[in-house]
Amino acid sequence: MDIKSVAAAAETLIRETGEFVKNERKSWQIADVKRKIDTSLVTAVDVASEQRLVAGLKKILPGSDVLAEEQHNTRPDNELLWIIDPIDGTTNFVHNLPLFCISVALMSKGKIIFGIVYEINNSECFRAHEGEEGAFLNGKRIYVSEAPKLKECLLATGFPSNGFDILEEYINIMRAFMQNTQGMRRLGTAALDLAYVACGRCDGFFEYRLKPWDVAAGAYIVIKAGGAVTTFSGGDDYIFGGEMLATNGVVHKETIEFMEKHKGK
Ligand code: 2AM
Ligand code: CA
Repeated sequence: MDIKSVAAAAETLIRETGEFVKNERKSWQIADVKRKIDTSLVTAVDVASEQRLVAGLKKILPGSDVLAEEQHNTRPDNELLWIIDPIDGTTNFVHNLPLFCISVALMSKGKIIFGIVYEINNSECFRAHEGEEGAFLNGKRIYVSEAPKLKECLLATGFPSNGFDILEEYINIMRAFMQNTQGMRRLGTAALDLAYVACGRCDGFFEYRLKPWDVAAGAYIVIKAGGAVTTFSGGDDYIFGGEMLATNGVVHKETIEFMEKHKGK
């Protein structure tokens, strides 16, 4: 596989699909919204975007398989697996808040080798792939921030939206961060939170109850931009494990210790 040409073809497809989503939003009506079994929302545009991406990506890489949010959410064991969120930030899309994106990663034998997070309204394409040093925003090299201490960090997070058994712990950590950082942001799209860590707009991101399609691409881009990504306790199972801490790397150990110290009170 020539990963460079696969990445270029995937970027073209994702940008075109982004344009489709942007145009669909102009005529979109609230009556089109559906609720899934939990409280999350899905629209016909999520489904149509996914269909376009799945068809296009399988054509780019014949024999590859797909793990995607809306209609392809099993975990196939194919050696080459696309991990796709056709719209990350659907709640923002529904409310016409202009922060939503497409997230696509390619996993080869269990390892991510390519990721794109494409923010649709500003046409910002965050991208990285194996065989090329670094990560890029619209072709320009990006880097994580250099913030040296947690108290100088702006953190992004997502509020838990299901499984509220972890709420107590989450609120404890939030309370402590509020008093010991530069502040918190809740954008409503985990993929974009990660892209913003990768380019230094935010210094860190943490969230519970995430799905692989929310984070696979963004986490890879953070690492390629020089940052660190783990579970809250520093473990490796951050794509399928459901919780993620991403930072500029410099404050990673301090943040793990801080969260461990404050989660119980
Ligand atoms: P989605 O837009 O693809 O559903 C926000 O913190 C993250 O959680 C987003 O990546 C969002 O992805 C996901 N999410 C899942 N269920 C949600 C819900 N009920 N409300 C808000 N975000 C949800
Ligand atoms: Ca989604």
